[in-house]
Amino acid sequence: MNYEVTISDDFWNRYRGLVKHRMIPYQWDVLNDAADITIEKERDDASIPNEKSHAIENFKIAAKRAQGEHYGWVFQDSDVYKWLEAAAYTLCYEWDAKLKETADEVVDLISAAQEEDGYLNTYFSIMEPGRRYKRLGESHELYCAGHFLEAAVAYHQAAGSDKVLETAVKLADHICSTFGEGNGQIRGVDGHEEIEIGLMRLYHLTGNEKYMDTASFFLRERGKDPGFFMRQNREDGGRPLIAGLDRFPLKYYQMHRPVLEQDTAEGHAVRLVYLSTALADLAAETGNEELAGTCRKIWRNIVDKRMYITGGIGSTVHGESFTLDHDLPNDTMYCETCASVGLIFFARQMLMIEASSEYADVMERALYNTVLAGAALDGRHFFYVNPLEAVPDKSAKDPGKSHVKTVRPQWLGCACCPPNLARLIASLDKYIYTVRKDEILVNLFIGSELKLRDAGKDIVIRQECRYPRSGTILFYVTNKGGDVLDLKIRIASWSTVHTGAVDNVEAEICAQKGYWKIGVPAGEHTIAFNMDIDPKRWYSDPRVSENIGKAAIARGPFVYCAESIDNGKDLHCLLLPKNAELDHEWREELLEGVGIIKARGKRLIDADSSGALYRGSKDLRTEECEITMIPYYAWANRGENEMRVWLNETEGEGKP
Ligand code: FUB
Ligand code: ZN
Repeated sequence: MNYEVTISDDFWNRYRGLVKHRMIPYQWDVLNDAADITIEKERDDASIPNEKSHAIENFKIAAKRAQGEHYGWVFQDSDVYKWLEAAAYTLCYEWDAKLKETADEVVDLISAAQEEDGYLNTYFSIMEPGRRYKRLGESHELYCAGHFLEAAVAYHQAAGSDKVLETAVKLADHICSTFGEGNGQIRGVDGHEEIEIGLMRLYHLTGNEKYMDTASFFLRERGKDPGFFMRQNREDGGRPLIAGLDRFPLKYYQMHRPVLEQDTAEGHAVRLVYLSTALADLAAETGNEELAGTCRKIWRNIVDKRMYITGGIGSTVHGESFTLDHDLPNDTMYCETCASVGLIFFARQMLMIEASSEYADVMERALYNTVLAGAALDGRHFFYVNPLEAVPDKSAKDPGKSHVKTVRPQWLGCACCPPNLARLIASLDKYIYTVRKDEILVNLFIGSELKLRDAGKDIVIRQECRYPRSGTILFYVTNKGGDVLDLKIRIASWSTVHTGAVDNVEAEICAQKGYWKIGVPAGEHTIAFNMDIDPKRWYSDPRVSENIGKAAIARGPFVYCAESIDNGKDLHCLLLPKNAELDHEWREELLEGVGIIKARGKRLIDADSSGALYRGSKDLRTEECEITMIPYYAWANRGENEMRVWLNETEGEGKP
């Protein structure tokens, strides 16, 4: 259905302005090696390339407009594609002729780097043309292709570029004829899912079912032939494209079992959520219940057992992966920014399968916490990994924590996250509402206007709010179509008290799968919705061993954390009394405007002067203190700092 959404929200417009005016130009300079910055390795690993990006130069070399060798990861092209996609979305909310000119030049360059038969990948074109598709477990050829297809769809829609679409169709046609179950075709998949998403998007744009069929082939083929990568590697015989990747277990690639038999979230977290996103898209498009069932099982396992309170996923740096149920360490975790971006993609597609608010709840959780934490408030520093507990000294000296950075780098050797975050924020208008055949869901509370004129419907929904500062949201709905509009407003899972009124008459809020369903007749109507947004304590399932005796504080969608800049060092010595009041205070001047939370707390003091590491008695006392917390997304914006989300609890009220 055709509709458009315009965002008019202070909180988000600051971010969208940041993407448009800071991230896009900055990332462009980085991709051109024109920024005077330090590129950091994402962890302590000598094999990580971090001298430069070289991403645009790689295209110039492949297009024979420059000479030289490819530099960077085999998937370096995807940085350019994600940049192009993000730039495309920004053009939709702020037209910019100069940016369009640059983007057109990028499209020209990409198209010049494309080979005659449609193949597109700078690494293989420049360095090893003979190894095309020979080592798919590592090559990321289809992963990069998927990112280009996504970018092409976005840029074609934003700027009407035919050239980008022609290049994409040529690439997709080449892939569709090369891969499949037919004679002479490669019956295999890429080690990193993404092509499936790209092909589905091209299908949605063009209506050409061939693209959906090939996406379906890739999805269903995964895990059917577990020996595929190993066989390919043996036949290829050459040096690995990514050292050590072939030692990861099949689960890393979601290859341990046919996809439709998978019911837990396994392996590399970004891969898993990209896989699930495409699977859910295909399920919604075809109405296939078996596919939808698999999506639900994977979703359940993530959300019920393997997701952090911040919406982060991936419990270990080893393979950037999930581990096991309830294994959620706060200080060695991975919680890659891209994984939460992907989780949001997955949630959005699940809403096309069914109108259940839990998908939007998770979307909001990941967005307002891990995703936002992925960028500094200046839009030019980025986290790849998002800890829930960090101590600078430990990150510096413990090799097991080299991935847990406490200052956001300017750029990373593997730069998947910064442009991923940019493309998500720039396309946020696509997440606020879900327009289903017979209903409209309000998923996110973001000041905005939705205009829908299609299939006999003529609807405008204006959402006004100061969320997340306040939990009061107003909707002005104009329904000019003849039919009653089924509008469903999400009742956020964090709100315990909510009230509503329709045309100033108090209404009973009947929840339907977590949404307040309102039949809006023709005419103009006002709907008011109030959710309590008071700070609350949250606790973990006791099977999460790390969080026993600890509480996390959240206000609305924002998870809070304590930083040493406000609370002194050794945050593990802070004790939050179980009944201490949690006072919220808006601070306009702090961190671009944040609500801080204060509580009367205690600090453990060592009363044993011996300094002995182990003692026969527990000689500790406590002193009163004030605990100050800020929203998690804003941490690490005031210099290097200790940080902690889960605070130790103690009895009492904390009153002096
Ligand atoms: O492999 C390509 C990207 O690099 C993945 O999505 C990220 O997790 C990082 O490993
Ligand atoms: Zn990433």
